[in-house]
Amino acid sequence: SKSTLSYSQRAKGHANPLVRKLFAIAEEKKTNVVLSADLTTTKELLAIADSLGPYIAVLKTHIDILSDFSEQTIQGLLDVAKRHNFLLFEDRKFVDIGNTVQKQYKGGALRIYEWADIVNASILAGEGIIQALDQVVNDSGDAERGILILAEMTSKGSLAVGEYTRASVEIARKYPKSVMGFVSTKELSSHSPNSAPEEDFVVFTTGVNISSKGDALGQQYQTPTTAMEGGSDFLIAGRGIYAAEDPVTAVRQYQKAGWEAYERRIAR
Ligand code: 6AU
Repeated sequence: SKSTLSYSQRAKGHANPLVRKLFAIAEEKKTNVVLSADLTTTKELLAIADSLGPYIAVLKTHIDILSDFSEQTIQGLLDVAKRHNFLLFEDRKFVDIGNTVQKQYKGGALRIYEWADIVNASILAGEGIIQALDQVVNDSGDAERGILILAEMTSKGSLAVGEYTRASVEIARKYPKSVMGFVSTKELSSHSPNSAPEEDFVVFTTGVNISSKGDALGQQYQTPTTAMEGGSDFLIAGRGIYAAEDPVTAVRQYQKAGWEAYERRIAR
């Protein structure tokens, strides 16, 4: 497992330029926090991105929940990401057949490909969906774009377990240029028999909250510390941060907990 190496050690040997950039941001800002900015107006989204930007490595959006999405939303996100040096991750959870997904990724009203560094997809529909997204990424010229496979889910009763999760890892291995890693509750790939020595998938873990165990609709949480101990590389937190009384204090608390757990892990 690569999880006892530092982000900069992993960046050095990594074949994917977007992963190298992500690791460099994490080291420079000393943060592995991904803010899940699930706000519903452009003004609120850009305001929280600006005030919490210094403390995060990635801003995760659900662009389709905005009531006033426009060109200004895209421009605002690109500006704030540049100002505070973080990546943009659109949590689109693509799930359809390849042909449809290419259109959803490249075009449509949301033009996700144009502005989002990272997107996620599930393999419910089979390998074709990843092949389709990989094609868009590879045909794209200069833009550095990455895909995360949603290999598990945090909600109660999730069916993304066992063989499904193992298949997610096997498919990821076939698309190393575009698939940068997983959304999962823990590190997945190094325990599997087909793991190559140079393989280094990035693990994004959601369902992270310091003060709550879950919500009324099936969400289940773990803490930043347990997530990092399980081999996570980046912690996705939403309500634990943006819905706190003081989001700046909260994000710094998640940053500190995540970074200290990371330092303990690489010191082993
Ligand atoms: O911290 P929360 O519970 O306020 O928000 C968690 C965020 C939400 C979910 O849509 C998303 O993480 N999420 C995902 C992702 C990131 O793909 C997968 C999952 O299994 N569970 C989950 O909560 O924006």
